[in-house]
Amino acid sequence: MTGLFITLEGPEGAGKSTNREYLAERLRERGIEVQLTREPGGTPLAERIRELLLDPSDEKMAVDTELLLVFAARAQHIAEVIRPALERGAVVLCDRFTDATYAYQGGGRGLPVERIARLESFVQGGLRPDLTLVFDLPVEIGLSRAAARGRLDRFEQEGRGFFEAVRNTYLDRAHADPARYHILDAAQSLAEVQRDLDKLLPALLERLNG
Ligand code: T5A
Repeated sequence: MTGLFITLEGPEGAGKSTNREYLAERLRERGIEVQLTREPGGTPLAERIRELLLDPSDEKMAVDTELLLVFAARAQHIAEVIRPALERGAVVLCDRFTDATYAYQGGGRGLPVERIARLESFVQGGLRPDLTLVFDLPVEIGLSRAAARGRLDRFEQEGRGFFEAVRNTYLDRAHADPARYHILDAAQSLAEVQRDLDKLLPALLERLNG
């Protein structure tokens, strides 16, 4: 595959969606095809699974149900959107991917890492992001940004300990593989975060052309 697979990760309200748009603009103005997408979701079927995952319903969702739904949506997304875009040579900018499963279902819910890794191999084969941008910020700042938008989804209703575990899992994974991950300080102003993204652009373009 000739494209570049970039994922944006981080806790709630870290600015992934906002900065995904920013990065896409910077790439498109250089004539690069960008496939913007997100998880859970990214295709009509996967977006329906997203609704199940985010909707706070009266029936408690079992943790393994949550895990399998996340990977069911991902299988569809990879087949219909991610692989075709990479095969066309596009840059795929994906708001959350399997690192979110390790952080939320692994760190947050406490599922064993090996169970997630088995599903990762089954669903993705050898597909892994080329680069993962981790938007890191203290939990309370992210939650207050997310809360400012109104109604909380099923995950946003979790307690502080859950989100601390999510954040720590992201940071542990990033520190364990500095070649793939780049941590950004998302507590800064938006202008400062975007200045940091601008600094990353030359290296990104080099990887795309190289
Ligand atoms: N999930 C997902 C799993 O449990 N397992 C998985 O495998 C996957 C893939 C998805 C949920 O699903 C879970 C994790 C999630 O809980 P989501 O809506 O995609 O939900 O994820 P959220 O993190 O909830 O998305 P948010 O929209 O809350 O966060 P973003 O995208 O990081 O933040 P953004 O860009 O929307 O910004 C939030 C607000 O903050 C402002 C923005 O203007 C916006 O109002 N903002 C800033 N304000 C000040 N300074 C800055 N630097 C700012 N950056 C953004």
